[in-house]
Amino acid sequence: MRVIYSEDHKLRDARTELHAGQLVTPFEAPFRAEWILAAVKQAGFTDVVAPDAHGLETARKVHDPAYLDFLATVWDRWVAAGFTGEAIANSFAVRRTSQRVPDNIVGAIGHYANAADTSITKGSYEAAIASMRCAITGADWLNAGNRFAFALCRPPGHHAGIDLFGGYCFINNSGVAAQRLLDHGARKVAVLDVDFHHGNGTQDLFYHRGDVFTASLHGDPMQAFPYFLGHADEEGEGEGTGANRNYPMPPGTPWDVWSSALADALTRIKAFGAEAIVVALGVDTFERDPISFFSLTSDDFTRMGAMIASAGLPVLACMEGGYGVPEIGLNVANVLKGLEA
Ligand code: SP5
Ligand code: ZN
Repeated sequence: MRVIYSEDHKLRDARTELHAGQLVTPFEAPFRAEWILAAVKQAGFTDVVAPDAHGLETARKVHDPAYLDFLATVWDRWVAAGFTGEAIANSFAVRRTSQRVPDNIVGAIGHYANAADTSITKGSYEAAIASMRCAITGADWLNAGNRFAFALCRPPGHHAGIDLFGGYCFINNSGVAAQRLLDHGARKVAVLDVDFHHGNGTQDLFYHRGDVFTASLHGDPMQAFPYFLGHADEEGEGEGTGANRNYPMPPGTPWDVWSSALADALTRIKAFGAEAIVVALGVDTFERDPISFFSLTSDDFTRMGAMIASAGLPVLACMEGGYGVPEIGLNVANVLKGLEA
């Protein structure tokens, strides 16, 4: 198991998250990656390397290049406008509105935002690039013929759509990794999203494509973020018809129910003909996660890794969510143990 980690994740250290009507300290904070790295090393996964210095070529195949330009410049534009707080969208391009990108920075940030939970700060872009590089470097470890890699991505990526940020995500690391695998010989790949939240960004990236199967197990969007995608009847369109599968589940969902959905997803991934699996690995399905409502235990994460490995395909896990509690490190390490068991 190769682990890819960059210290540059620390460049994203926001002070504010709009939560429950207040600006609180963000759930998605640097301690997460530090705790996960420590636990993974402690568990014996000591092959930890820094990512290679990849540019945006692969990201441009899954994201709108104008959106990537926006991410690169939004902080400087925000500061130039004279604003002193962190950059938070407060006006949105919703139903029946123009999709022109406003020149004004407040308009532009609203155009590109799918949620106001994610404040943009100085250094957020640089951290997002480092996170993406971890995912690409992990994909290349598989491209070189290896079976397992863990990209300790931070910030996470699965809520980032073609031209949307939010849900603590800017660049869709798992999606970029899937594209990298395709660009280096794989004909078909799968993104298996086990984060508590629906992978709305990843679904957006590949919804019309037949070369990437996307599956997401998550809290029912009727009850949980990201609210507006993730229903069971979203199956893909055009060439992507049948290549998206959603498994929304209710509050309190335990391992026996959750794992039945995982088994179904793995069967479909095999039937699709995927040659590798990118796991969008959130551990916010844990019973004590502060913002989620499933009931998985730490031992269940070992079972999860073993089930995913039983598909017999190369696996790249990219870190997504998992918050607040010390067990996030143990739970990630348990998935890696299960994969290699
Ligand atoms: C990567 C990832 O896990 N992103 C999640 C972003 C969620 N942001 C909005 C959080 C809303 C939480 N509301 C739950 C209240 C629990 N009492
Ligand atoms: Zn999540």
